[in-house]
Amino acid sequence: MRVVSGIKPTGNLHLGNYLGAIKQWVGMQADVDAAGGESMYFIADLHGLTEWIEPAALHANTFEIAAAMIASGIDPKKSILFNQARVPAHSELSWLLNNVARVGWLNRMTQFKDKAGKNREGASVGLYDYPVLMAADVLIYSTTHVPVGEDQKQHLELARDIAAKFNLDYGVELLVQPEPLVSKEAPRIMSLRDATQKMSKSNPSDAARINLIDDDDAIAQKFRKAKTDPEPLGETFEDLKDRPEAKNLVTIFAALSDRTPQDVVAEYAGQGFGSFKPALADLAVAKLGPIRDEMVRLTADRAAVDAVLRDGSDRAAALAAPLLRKVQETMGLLV
Ligand code: AQP
Repeated sequence: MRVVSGIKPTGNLHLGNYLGAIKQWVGMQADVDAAGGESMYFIADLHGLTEWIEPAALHANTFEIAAAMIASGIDPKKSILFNQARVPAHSELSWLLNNVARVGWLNRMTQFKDKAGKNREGASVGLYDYPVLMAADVLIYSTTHVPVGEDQKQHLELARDIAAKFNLDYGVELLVQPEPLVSKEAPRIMSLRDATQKMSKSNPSDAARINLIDDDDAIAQKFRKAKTDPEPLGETFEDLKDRPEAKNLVTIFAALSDRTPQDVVAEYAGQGFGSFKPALADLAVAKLGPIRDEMVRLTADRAAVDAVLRDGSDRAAALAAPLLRKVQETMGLLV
């Protein structure tokens, strides 16, 4: 079993990234390690370039995200933690796979349509080609499983199609088709200002997300000011289906306390947000505070974080090299 997943350094990590991805990865790494498999987690700095970002911000975010991942429990002894740009095989395989992927396939990718919006002609070629780089990210390691959110499932399906077409075109069984790992426990966390949108790094409103680096006061204040309705909580989680803000806060409470949303609703049934929000703020401070403190400590020790990324990149590059060579050979590039 080889598990690979990444995260873009386009801003501060937030509660959605933590509960929806990193916490799941941390839970998985011990099992994968015990089973003799490999977990590889990378900071997708090359993907970070697909929309304009200041070089200094990209550099700082890459480093901060590495610190956040280690502070959240990604253990560099159990998982390979690295940044994508330091392993050139990702870019090299991506170019080769560009010649296998079809324009029609990329035209169907909904994330490009969402991100480019009306500015399709002005979007970067990188944004359009992003799913081929993502295919290279996983195929280069003969990955068996990719933990993905719902929104990335289409890209993983494309990676499988590219692998199948490559094998068919060249008459080989070289590229492994990875399986998606969609965790049932991984919640989708929504914006605190508009629960119809997901919590995201690029939302211009900082009040819409809890950043992992936020101090205790900021966490408490953001939950206090989170948009809600005046109704008390009902008896069941199902009752909240038309109350997105309430549903989101209960989901966050449940994920932070490792309980089911139904369990949380049952405890607070009949109570309004005047009592629920402070309890949620206390819980979030208790769970996220230690992660933040560790992030701050690691950020001050830049050399140690850099050493982890260098070591991870060397190990990843060594794993990538044989497959890249075989792909080049298969395509007639090595003489
Ligand atoms: N709100 C969320 N709820 C649950 N999971 C989430 N993830 C992101 N937002 C939420 C998961 O975090 C992992 C890494 O995501 P990413 O940084 O590679 O890209 P993203 O999904 O595009 O994240 P953002 O924060 O929304 O970034 P921007 O604003 O730059 O696009 C993925 O597993 C993702 O599912």
